[in-house]
Amino acid sequence: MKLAVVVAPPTAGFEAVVRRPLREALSLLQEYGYDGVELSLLDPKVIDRGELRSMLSEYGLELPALSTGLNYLHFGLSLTSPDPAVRKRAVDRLLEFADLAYEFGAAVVIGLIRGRSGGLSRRSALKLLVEELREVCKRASHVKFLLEPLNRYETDLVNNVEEALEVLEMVAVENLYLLVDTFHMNIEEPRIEVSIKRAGGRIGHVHVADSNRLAPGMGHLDFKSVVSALREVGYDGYLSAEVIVKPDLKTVLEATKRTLAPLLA
Ligand code: LER
Ligand code: MN
Repeated sequence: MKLAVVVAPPTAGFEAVVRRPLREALSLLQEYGYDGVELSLLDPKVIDRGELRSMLSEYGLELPALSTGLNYLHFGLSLTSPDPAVRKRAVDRLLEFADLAYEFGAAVVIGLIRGRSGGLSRRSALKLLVEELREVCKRASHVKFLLEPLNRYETDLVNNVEEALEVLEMVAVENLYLLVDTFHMNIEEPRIEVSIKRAGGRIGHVHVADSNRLAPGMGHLDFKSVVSALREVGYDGYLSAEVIVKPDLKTVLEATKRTLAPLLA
């Protein structure tokens, strides 16, 4: 397993990410010995791909995943909006993400952009979610998508591993995987390790944060047993730190590395 950190633009309206200009963030990740960066983006079309490629190579970092949730938070894009025009924009946006992701061998996160049931019944919203996920995954079948269970305070659609596995089964495509996030799991799963084992080989990516969403080591989660459950199911991808930057970025990068690196060795 390798270590990454989620980096977003400085103007991002989401607190559990590093909000710094890209070059500054990448240079710090290299300095602290990270293997990769997960980018949280608004519009993937405006990214200068050549510049991104050369920066990643300059700082020796991989790009395991692109996260999309800012499009829900800033623009209200949602796969389960009652408005078909909004759903279409969400699908188109995910396909634009897939286009960028493919070039860099990254996966695309489907977290907040799935939306909330809002004006629809939960049942109808879930039905829409299954249909839209199938469309996105089929139209970009060469890219891996990651459905992330989120805690109940952020959405009422897919809160835990069991619900996510049901959706995966209904969507029935090869390129849809699970993203497990230890912060959400700490709220929703009875036992994090048991749920990791239940998700097994369908885990495509992992977000790490401690119980309070601070850096691993700054709360009360047992990362030793989380990592050993991941190892037991054969997970060999990234642990991507999606954490609140407190008290400051250097402390966060240092604490995450100090807590997790010895477990991965
Ligand atoms: C939101 O809480 C989260 O964990 C993100 O990864 C979802 O887009
Ligand atoms: Mn997450």
